[in-house]
Amino acid sequence: GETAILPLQKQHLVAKNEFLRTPVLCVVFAGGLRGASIVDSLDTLYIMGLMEEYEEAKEWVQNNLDLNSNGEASLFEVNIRYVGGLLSAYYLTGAEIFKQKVMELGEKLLPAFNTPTGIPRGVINLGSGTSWSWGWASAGSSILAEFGTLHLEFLHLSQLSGNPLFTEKVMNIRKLLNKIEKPHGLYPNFLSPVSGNWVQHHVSIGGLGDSFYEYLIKSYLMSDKTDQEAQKMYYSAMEAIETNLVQKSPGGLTYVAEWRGGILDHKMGHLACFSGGMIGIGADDGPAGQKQHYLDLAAEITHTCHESYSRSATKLGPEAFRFDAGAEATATRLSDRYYILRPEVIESYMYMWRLTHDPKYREWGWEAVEALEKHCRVDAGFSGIRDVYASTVSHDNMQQSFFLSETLKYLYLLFSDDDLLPLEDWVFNTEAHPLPVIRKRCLQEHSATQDHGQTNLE
Ligand code: DMJ
Repeated sequence: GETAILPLQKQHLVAKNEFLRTPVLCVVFAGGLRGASIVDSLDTLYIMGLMEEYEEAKEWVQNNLDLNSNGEASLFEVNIRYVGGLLSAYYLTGAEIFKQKVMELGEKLLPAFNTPTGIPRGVINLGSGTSWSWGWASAGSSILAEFGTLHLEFLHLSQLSGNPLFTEKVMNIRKLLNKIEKPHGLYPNFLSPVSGNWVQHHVSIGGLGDSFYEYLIKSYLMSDKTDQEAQKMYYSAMEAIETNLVQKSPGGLTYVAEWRGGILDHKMGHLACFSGGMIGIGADDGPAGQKQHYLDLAAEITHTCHESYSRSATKLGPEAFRFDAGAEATATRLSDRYYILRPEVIESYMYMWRLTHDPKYREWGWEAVEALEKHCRVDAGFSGIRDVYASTVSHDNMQQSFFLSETLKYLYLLFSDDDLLPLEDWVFNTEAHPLPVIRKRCLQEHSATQDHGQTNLE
């Protein structure tokens, strides 16, 4: 899997369908499955026109991707990286092998839903089908951002197979979340898969909560704007978040704090920086007259996240930054200073660029490219760094698979024309794997087929 590494230049991003070459065929373990970087990067390689590497990765999937591994696999991670990666690869290329693998994998995830409520447990052994809750999650609870981030992929599993079971599983989760009482309209991060009650009142648009909100608005968009339940739940959640979590710092920066049983923690995680883009793509379909308000909020949050980058020595942002004790968008704890090649800030630049064409988003994206080149490029690819505030960097020797699936793809799209994966036709899953909008016509045909009982897996 060795490939030549080209120096990254701006014109590569703007003009050429070829930009970052980095060895992607290193085989890593993720939750019991091998090859996360390969599966996660299939669509990126294809979109960038890196066909040799794409073919090599496809061959690996064909010959080596073993879905029967006995080990601890995260239902969420397997879904967003492997199911999402394989679905996108299938939709972009039409290669049957991806469809075959993703259907096999989808079926293997189903035992995790065998709980009294149908809320899945977080961990599954793909070999044996047994599932259990994360040891660290309080009282055997399941996590909002995990069981709430299955909807897009599972709808496509049903769409591709004709088997309604996948859709039923995620609609059941939706139903429970819609019905349950919510403190101040907010969704806490932990829920018991046994009782169906919240386990503790920690609310966050960052880690543990994040992509649940993302999947509400994206479910609506992916349904060709027919899924009105998702639309309603998203805008009510946004209203509660704005009322309870959104803050303005003394220095005028807008941020989204975390909420612990009514008490605010004035911290924003890097993960929460995806919300600029999310609020941007949701601006059109909220309550009447709210479009400009949402676009402004999205721009303000994206600006704050850019500040968290520009206030560091490396021009990369920390894992979490704070707005207390005099801090303004900087990490105050040593343990929050690392950067692991995460995409969220660049993701928001990409969406905001598509929505506004304000050149500052490309400038900010280019600052990130230069910082990645300078501080994260190593002989074998790219590495995370331990302290964004130290000008002499210390590498963590790890290239997360989302660097290839998300960070580089969003950069590439930021510097491409809008007709490359247009947002009207494609919805990106939370790992940046593009899934096509399911058109109204297909939805009608699909339910007609189901009415006639033709629902078996192919
Ligand atoms: C990715 O796996 C996904 O974006 C997920 O939603 C959050 N964490 C990482 C990237 O930071």
